[in-house]
Amino acid sequence: MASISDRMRDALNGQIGAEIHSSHLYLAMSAYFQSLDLAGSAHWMRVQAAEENVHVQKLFDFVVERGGRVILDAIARPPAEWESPQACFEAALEHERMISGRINNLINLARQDGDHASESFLRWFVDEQVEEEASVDRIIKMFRIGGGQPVALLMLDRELAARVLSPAAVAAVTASAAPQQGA
Ligand code: OFO
Repeated sequence: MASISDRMRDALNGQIGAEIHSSHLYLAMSAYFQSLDLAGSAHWMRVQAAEENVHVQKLFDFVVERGGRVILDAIARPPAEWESPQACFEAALEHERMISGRINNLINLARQDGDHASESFLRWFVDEQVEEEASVDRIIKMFRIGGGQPVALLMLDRELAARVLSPAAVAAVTASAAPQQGA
C-alpha cells in the first residue's frame, strides 16, 4: 500500500483539527446547559464531545497507519452562550452539516488521488454524519413541538439524559486501544 499523499495527509490533519474543535464546541454547549440546570442536555453534549474524541482518534490512527505525520493546530475558542436551548441545538446541527461537507470534500480528494484506502476509511464518517445530523434534527423537532413550554423542556431534558456512547464509537475506541499485532 502506497503512503498517503502530502495533500491528503494535510487534509486529514485539518480534519483532526476540525474534530477537536467539535469536541471543544460540544463541551462548551454542555457547560451552557449546565448553567441552565438542564442536566440531561448537558449530559447529551458531554457524550457528543466524547464521540468527537473518537473521531479524532480514528483519524489520528489512520494517518499514522498510512505513514503520515500528525500535526496538531490551535483550537478556536467556542461560544459560551446561545439564545436558547433550542438555538444551541440548531447551532449543533449547523455545525454537523459543515462537518458533513468537509467529509464529502475529503472523499472527493481521495478519488482525485485514486486513494481507495482513504475513500474506504472515510465512508465510516459519511454514515456517522447521517446519524448525527438525524439525531440532532429529531431533538430540534421535539423542541418545536414543545413550543417553549417549561414542562416540555423538562421532559425532553429527561429523555436526553439517557444518551450513551454509540456502539460504533465504542467499537472504534476498543479497536483503537488494542495493541497492533505483528505490525
Ligand atoms: Fe460530529 O462528527 Fe465528528 O465532527
